[in-house]
Amino acid sequence: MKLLHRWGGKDREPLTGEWLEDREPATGRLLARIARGGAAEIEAAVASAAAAQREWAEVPPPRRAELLERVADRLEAESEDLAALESRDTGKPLTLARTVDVPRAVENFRFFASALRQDQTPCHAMGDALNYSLRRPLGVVGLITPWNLPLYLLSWKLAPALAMGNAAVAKPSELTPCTAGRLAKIVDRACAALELPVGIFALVHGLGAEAGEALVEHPGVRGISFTGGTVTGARVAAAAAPHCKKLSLELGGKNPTLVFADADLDAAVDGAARAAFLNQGQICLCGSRILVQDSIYPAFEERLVAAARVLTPGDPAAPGTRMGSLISPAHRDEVEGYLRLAREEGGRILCGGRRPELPQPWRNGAFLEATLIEGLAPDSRCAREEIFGPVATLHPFRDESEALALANGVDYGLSASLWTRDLERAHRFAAALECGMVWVNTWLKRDLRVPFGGSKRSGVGREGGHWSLDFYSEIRNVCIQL
Ligand code: TXE
Repeated sequence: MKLLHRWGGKDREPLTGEWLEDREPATGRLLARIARGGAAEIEAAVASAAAAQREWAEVPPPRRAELLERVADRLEAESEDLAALESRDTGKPLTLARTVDVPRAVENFRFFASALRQDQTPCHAMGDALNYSLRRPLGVVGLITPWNLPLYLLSWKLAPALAMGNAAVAKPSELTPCTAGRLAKIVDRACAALELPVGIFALVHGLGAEAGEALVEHPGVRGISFTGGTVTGARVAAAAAPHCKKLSLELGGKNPTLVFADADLDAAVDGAARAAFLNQGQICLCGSRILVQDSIYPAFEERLVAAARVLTPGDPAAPGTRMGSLISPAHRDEVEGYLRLAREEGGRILCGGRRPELPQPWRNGAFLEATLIEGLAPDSRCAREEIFGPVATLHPFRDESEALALANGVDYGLSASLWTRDLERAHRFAAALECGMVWVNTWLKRDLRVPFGGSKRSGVGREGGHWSLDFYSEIRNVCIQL
């Protein structure tokens, strides 16, 4: 398979003639050759997107909503194929791609179609004058996405960007570019079918330091929405700052799962295991620090270890597989580096920590067992740094104040999940935890209307619901003397 750039409604060969390889993480097999883009492709894609955007900005909102609905319909019609492709490209279980990634992409387009139809802007009457607000598109926006939830996150950015009348140029992760190419074709076909401007979504493949950086630095790109690692996010922010671009950064997390002695233990064990290991622990919202009240620590630990042990890694396409492959052998090496470090830091590996024995073709895959570690000091590197793999650390706490200090004692501030039956405590913690999202007796329950984003080193800005509409538009106030 060859993955080409796309702008102006057409596939484009790499201008330099250079290609990258995209390998299936679960087998190591070559999945696709990817066009390697850089500044020249970004230049062409932005120019083409800008031309289409001028026309698109004039399309009335109900027609724009119609386009988003059409894209959702096409994604839904191709969902089985898209799920299979996403699973092969990322190594994640097919069941997960089928039940989470693809349905969420469909929902993102439907949700923002409806949000656009129902959007309201304020009016402020002054007696002798009247103010009203107009939303104007930014123009061309840049969307930079990571490898853990490729279609899910791209659609989360693209749907509101188009809804607000922008054109978008996307740079998907070079590790998982496949479904972005399919989405670009779907958008173009939907535009053509509805006689809307073709070319409002362009795609440039390539490396972050080449295509990604060129996109961030392009003066014609007025906003950047980036999801990825914190170090990269800081670099993106520095490159965008001289151009005064609008910026949304969704970065890493080291999220606490807090389990109090009064929690429903069955639900808490399930919730903590899911939060630690879903998508092989490669979600920014994963709960990788499990803080447990000391009186229930031994019982909780025993049950959590049992829950982790049943997550045997294997063929991502097999219906029963809940633990697939990590994104790449290089990433697994990094995660294993943390396991070595954990031992040096005094940690005990309670379960996992090894590469599973699998038959071919999976023997060459980047699999790793679900791993739980205890005995680490809360300020050890393994307990503070984002590992982004199927690895969680367990820490006991005595009381609320110790739990809060542990939960807030890291540089990240994305999310937390809290397991308790005490409603007052839940409210106290919801107010005191330093993070953007708190779940109580659940994890990863998402309503697309709510604000999504983090504080501290987990990012800047919020997306979701009207926060997305705000990010992808400029609000203009108009004051009329009466
Ligand atoms: O992400 P990068 P990587 C974390 C996780 C992981 C680490 C590194 O801890 O181990 O980040 O992962 C593009 N200018 N998360 O290296 O580099 C890149 O091509 C512009 C958390 O894969 O941040 C890709 O499209 N763009 C996370 C995207 O940025 C650049 C999800 C993300 O890549 C660029 C993934 C540059 N200079 C990793 N350099 C989450 N928050 O969910 C790279 N890119």
